[in-house]
Amino acid sequence: MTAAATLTIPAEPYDYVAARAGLALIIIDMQRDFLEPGGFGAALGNDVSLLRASIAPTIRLLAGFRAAGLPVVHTRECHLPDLSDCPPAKHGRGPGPLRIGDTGPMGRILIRGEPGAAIIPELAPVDGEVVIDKPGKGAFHATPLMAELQARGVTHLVFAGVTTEVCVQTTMREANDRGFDCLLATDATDSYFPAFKAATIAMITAQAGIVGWAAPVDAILTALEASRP
Ligand code: C5J
Repeated sequence: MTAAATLTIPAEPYDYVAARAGLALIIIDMQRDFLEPGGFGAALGNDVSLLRASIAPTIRLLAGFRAAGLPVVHTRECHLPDLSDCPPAKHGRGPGPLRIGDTGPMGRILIRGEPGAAIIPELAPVDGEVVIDKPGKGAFHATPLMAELQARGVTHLVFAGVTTEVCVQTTMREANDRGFDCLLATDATDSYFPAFKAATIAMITAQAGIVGWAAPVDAILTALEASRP
């Protein structure tokens, strides 16, 4: 392997090193249902405006991976229209009046194919990118994600998306257990609870990166550019 084929990204808790050929970006659940009023996030009583700061850095990160020709995966948390993949424990939770499957201003909440389940237009997938519909918080549960990553020779995953401590962290833990080296792009992720975002970054990078690494988008893009063959 040549030096140019390797990325070294200054990160917490120490440099993140990846073979360029094994690197992919995974963007978790940047959906209207989480980022816009009237969706699932708002139905749970959250201030959805708190997630918007992550959009611009995620756009830059996505553009960098697209320019590099590296794999991009998008996930969407959503359920089948008959809710057969939504456990009662998940469906029953929440204060109401709007629950998963109920009709809100963006169609049926968190249902596959409804306007609210779509990825926000700024980050819409393009042809050739992998889109994973997932019924759980983790993107490996009951999905073909592992097979898609293996088919592309992916060994290292850069994470972006929302929310940091729920679907991003859950998927990062799942990926870590499956042998992927995971890096969280710290400004391309957000939470309805800023303290939970900070705590997540601290807990994944603690203990010598027990779950993974964390670095800002600029550091990732600089390393990506420097590794260009
Ligand atoms: C949540 C997610 N927060 N995408 N989903 O329910 O993090």
